[in-house]
Amino acid sequence: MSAPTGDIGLIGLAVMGQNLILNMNDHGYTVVAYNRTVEKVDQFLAHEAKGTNIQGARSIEELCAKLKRPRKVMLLVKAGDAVDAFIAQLLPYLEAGDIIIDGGNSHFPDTIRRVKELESKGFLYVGAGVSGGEEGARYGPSIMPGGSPAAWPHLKSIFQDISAKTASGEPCCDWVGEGGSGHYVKMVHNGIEYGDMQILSEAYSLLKDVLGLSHEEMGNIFEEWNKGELDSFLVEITRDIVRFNDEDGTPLVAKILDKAGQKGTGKWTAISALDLGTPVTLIGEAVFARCLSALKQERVHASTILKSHAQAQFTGDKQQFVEDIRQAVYAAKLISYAQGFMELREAAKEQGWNLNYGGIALMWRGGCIIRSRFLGDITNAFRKNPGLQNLLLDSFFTDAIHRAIPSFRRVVSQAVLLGVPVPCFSSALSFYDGYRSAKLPANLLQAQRDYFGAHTYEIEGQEGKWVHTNWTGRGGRVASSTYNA
Ligand code: NBP
Repeated sequence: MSAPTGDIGLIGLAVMGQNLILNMNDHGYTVVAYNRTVEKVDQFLAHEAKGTNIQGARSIEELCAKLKRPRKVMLLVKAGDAVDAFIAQLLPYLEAGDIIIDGGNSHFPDTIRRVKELESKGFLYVGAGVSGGEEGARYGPSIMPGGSPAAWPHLKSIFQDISAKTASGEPCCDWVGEGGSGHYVKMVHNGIEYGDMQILSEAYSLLKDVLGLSHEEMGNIFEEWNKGELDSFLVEITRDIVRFNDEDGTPLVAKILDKAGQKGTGKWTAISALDLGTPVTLIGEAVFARCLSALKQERVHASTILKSHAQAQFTGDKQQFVEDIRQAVYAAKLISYAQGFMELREAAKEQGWNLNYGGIALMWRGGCIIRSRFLGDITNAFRKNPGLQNLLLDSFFTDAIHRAIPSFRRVVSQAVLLGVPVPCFSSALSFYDGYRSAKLPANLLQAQRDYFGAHTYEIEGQEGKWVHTNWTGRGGRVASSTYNA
């Protein structure tokens, strides 16, 4: 048998897998393709891959036999059992030092487990988040690889070659860190995406329902916004969506059922934030906003019973309010990204990952759904100060949020007065006011906890000394150590 010529094997010939293979082929790599339903390999070779250097394999054994060593096999299959099933099938045909890469949306605890298992057997394992959908996969995705560090030198050139590039030519792919950090960073990326989408939906709702603007007018506003500090993929597609007319000449978006779906990565981000005790409120609200939207029938019924008792209509300066909404979008985004990086920092602390925050912002700068000009400013902030505690404390962002806050307050208060739901805007503003408060009413919470559960509290200025008070004169002197509330 002739010497193997495959640079990398790829399993999973659905939308992501096929496009990544074609992308790798364009960059001069020889890819060997395999799929559970083997007929799809033949179809791919006969159509999309026709005339390329792409090779096919009709079994896992053949796939592994066609790869140069150390073998690199990338999975682009449904997250969950399918990944474990393929790992089990691959191992008999791999040798120590060979690398398995999971490019799907796996949940990070699964990746942590797989890295440990595979490393204990002498293999290398990488969980690589890939973002950008079909077009990203084909022409340049954002790739977030993490796992066995020894795998990176073997993957670096291929992943950086096929990834998106920033305007200055930097690849939107770099080594994230150990264990499940690659998939964790991808998960937080998706959570931030949920937040950005909800923020723009709240802006759309205010422009449409409070100011009564037409879809054409909104298209022009989003176009203007996309020329400044909000320049981003999501503002760009929102502009195109609101301008898109159905065959009858009316805006298609207005006809779409207001019931949002979700696949779970936003929820995972919120759950992880709760587990870590990190206040990632905006992403949490974005997930709940989708849940509330899904209660369509219940909402339609409630709308016939529950009244807003709101001020009937907006009477202020419309042009000023459009600018206020733009500033509110910017401020909410800034708070959301600050929260996302707080979550990454806490996870890194808990898991012992060494994360490069500037590098992460750079990976999201191009190729992915949250790509924006703003991420360049975040990269700069972390490059200037890698130990930055919170994005809001970087002087560029402190100035930016200070400029936006008066508008942000006007938007949230108007929305509240008019009865228009703005869950992400309002929770972001509350977070900002809480984060900048040296004193919060948690003193009362602590007193309540001690009153009913003898949980003890600390006196300001005497931290570390836990005190219990017999508030009613009827309780004892013993404090609780197990009762949690
Ligand atoms: P899908 O998520 O639709 O998965 C299709 C592939 O998984 C096919 O190769 C299919 O084989 C295989 N598969 C399934 Br389904 N169940 C299997 C099982 N039990 N055992 C073995 N193989 C199984 O494909 P995709 O949309 O290309 O996404 C691939 C991964 O990338 C997913 O983890 C996804 O979450 C992630 N991702 C997707 C996007 C996107 O925009 N679509 C973006 C970013 C990340 P078959 O052909 O034999 O059924």
